[in-house]
Amino acid sequence: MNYTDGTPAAGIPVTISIDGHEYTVITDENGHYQFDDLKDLSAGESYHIEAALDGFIAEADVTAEDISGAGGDNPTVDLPLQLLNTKLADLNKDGKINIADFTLLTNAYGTATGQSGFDERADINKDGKVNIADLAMLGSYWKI
Ligand SMILES: [Ca+2]
Ligand SMILES: [Ca+2]
Repeated sequence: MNYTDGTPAAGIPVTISIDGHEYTVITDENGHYQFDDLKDLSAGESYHIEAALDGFIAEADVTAEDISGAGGDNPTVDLPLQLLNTKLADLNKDGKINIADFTLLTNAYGTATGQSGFDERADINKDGKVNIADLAMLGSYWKI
C-alpha cells in the first residue's frame, strides 16, 4: 500500500535500541514491522523503537506484556506495529507540523468536495470530506 500522499509504506527502516545496541527491520507492504528474538523485559521496562527515516514515526512502546514466549528460547514481539507518516500531517507543506496545519484543517472542517471552504489539503485520507477521520489522523501524527 501507499500512504495517501503516494509514499510507499514498504521498505522503511525501523530501529529498536536494546542495551546500547541498535537493530533494524524494514517495513512490509502494509507499513508494519516486527522484531523477533527479543530478550525478556521486566515489569515496567520498555523498548525504544523509532523510524530511521525523516518524516515517519514508528508508533510503539513495547513492554513486557507485548512479548510472547517470555522466558523461553525465542521471546518475540509479534504484534504488528504500524508506522505513521508524519509528512501527511504537514498539510500546508512548509516542513513543520504545527498550529498552522491544525488551523487549516479546522477551517475546512465539515466540508466536502465542491462545497465552499473545502480544502483538499485538509482531506488527509482523500475520501472527499473533511471530518473527524481526518482530525483523528492529524492528531495521531501530532506526537513530535
Ligand atoms: Ca505545516
Ligand atoms: Ca477525509
